Amino acid sequence: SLPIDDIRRLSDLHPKPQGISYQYGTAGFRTLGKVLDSVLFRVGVLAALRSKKLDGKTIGVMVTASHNPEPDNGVKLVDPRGEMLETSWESHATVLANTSSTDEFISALQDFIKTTDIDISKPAKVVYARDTRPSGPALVAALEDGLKATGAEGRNAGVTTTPILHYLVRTINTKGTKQSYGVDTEEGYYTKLSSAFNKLVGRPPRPPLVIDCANGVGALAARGLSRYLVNSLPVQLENTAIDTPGALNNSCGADFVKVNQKLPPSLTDVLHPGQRACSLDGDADRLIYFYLDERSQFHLLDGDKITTVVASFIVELVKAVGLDERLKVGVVQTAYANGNSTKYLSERLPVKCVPTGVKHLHHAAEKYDIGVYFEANGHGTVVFSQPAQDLIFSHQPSTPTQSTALVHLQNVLNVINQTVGDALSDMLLVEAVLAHKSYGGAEWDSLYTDLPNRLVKVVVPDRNIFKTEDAERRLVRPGGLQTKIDELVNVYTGGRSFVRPSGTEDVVRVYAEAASRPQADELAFRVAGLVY
Ligand code: 16G
Ligand code: ZN
Repeated sequence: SLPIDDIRRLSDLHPKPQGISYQYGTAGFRTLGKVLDSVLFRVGVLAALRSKKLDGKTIGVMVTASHNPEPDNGVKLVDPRGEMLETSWESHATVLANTSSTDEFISALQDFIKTTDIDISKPAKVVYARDTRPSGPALVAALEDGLKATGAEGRNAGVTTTPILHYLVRTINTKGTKQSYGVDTEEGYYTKLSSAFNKLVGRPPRPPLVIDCANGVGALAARGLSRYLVNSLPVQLENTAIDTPGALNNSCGADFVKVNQKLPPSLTDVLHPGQRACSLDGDADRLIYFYLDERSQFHLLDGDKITTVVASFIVELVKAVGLDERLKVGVVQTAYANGNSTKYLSERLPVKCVPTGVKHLHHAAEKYDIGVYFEANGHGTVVFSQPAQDLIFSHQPSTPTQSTALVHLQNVLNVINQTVGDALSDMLLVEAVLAHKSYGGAEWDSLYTDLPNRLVKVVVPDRNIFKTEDAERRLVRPGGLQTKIDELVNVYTGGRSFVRPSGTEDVVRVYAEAASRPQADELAFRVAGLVY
């Protein structure tokens, strides 16, 4: 049975603050780092129970608040295959986090163990990591108390990126099996990705790539990876100040570049015209590209541009191998996808739109043989069904051309971190595609032209009154609001706009696009005016 005394003693060291209510949302628990101590302890206990429920398989715990400001922090659980925690457990996590005392916590645990039918005698294994936030070490210590309280075996993966933690979970759980996903160390991750990339892109090296590391953990991983890329992809790391207080995600990083649609000021004197650059976010699971043209004008290459170039390349490879009848490639987007990207892709491939959040995209992508998904914000990856992978590694090509294409496809598969969006893996994938197509930023950008768009956030008294349908593209509540939005949108050529409550912040987001920049801005602000 449960080691109640240990749980009680350790839980008392991590009391829940009064008057705060926590929610396991799209990205786990996320709020100010200084109020997360009790949550981390309880997540430690929950992770152990999740592992027991899954017969001792290793569960992952990541401590990060991604692209959010440095004082924020957060925590999320990773299931054994390296994917997001099963949705049904999110509400259990929320219930446990909100119990107001140790007694309440323990009794909620006991209920939960009974209703979920967890065999407490099973072993529990948890691997955990954190990003570079100053609040991280104390939160990890609270998590470790949760593991200790339940007798779980913990493995501290230290300071690393979210996607590396997901990779570790998958490799640990598939070790020694036919589904082995690689070696379960950071070095194993670097080796796996870089060796696939180096086979795709040999000498001579690519022109150097500037990487904006957001002053976060991506700087460490990019440095680790770059040691294996000296002959294929020289990189210039920028915004690597992981020890400078306040620097994380501050005027740099993928979210800054995407939202502001401009260069991080720190790169003004660094980037020269024609050169490619990319930004990672604070935990290195998002990637945004950009370049300056000859007139030093900034051009954004966001998640939609990544989808386009990656999906087209995979389609071409599958065709060149002669497997286009057997491997169907499809794309998943959200309402934030630029209208022109959706138009371009839909003319070539099946495209599905789903609600925001990786779990929705990931699950929809799994319905294809090869599913490409990216959010416009740069989070995404490619997933291959097991039969598709088996076919790609067992197929016998009948011509030398097919054979070359097949080897490329195998290496594309190996360079991709299928567990979750991964900025560094995605970066290698993009670089490989650009190399194969002899594209620079401008050629890539010219596949379609982005419709001007604007994203604004509106602070409202209660975001929970906003309910959406049709993959968040329409509001059902508050009643009547959608009709007003429709009336406004109709006034703008090529106009489109939608309103949705954020899943991570206490705000409502308004997105608008239209044929011109001023029109997109105006539409966004007028719709925001309706919401407010
Ligand atoms: C989280 C999601 C991201 C989504 C964003 C939307 C994961 C791992 N991350 O960061 O996919 O784009 O939330 O935030 O699911 P919002 O609901 O505040 O707009
Ligand atoms: Zn992130």
